[in-house]
Amino acid sequence: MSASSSSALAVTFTFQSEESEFANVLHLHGAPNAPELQEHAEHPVTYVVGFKDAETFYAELVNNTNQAVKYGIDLNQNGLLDGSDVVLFTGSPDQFTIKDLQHAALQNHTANFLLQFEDIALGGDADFNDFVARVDLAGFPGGRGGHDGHHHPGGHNDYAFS
Ligand SMILES: [Ca+2]
Ligand SMILES: [Ca+2]
Ligand SMILES: [Ca+2]
Repeated sequence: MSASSSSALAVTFTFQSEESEFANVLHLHGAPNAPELQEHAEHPVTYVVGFKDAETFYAELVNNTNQAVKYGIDLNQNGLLDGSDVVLFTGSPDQFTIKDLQHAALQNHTANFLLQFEDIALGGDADFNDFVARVDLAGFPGGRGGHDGHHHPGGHNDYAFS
């Protein structure tokens, strides 16, 4: 039933844009010693997440207790969820885990998403452009080059879509 225990997922966040008076900072909730992603960061941050941890880890703004997030697929690739882009989730960050992102990747055949934060969830302007990041998934198949000769039907470790 379960995938190889050696499998893990690399989750990379890249800063896109912000329109906010707050200096928002993104991190992956649950990840120990997790690097943070600052506004206007030139370099992306990557977290390696085990399958078990994927169920509880989620992206959030570290310095904000009144936030909401929108996840989606930027079909027209303009760096914002707009037009006919696909919105997968809108709500509290803790309600959309890395596992949910993984499922979304499989269902939508993409490994690239946008997440857009609203940094005043209650009483704000709901523009969801206060911190915008791109998130990319990459799999580490447990059997790569090694002893795992099993074929895993539906073993969704590899996000090398197009
Ligand atoms: Ca804004
Ligand atoms: Ca778009
Ligand atoms: Ca806002």
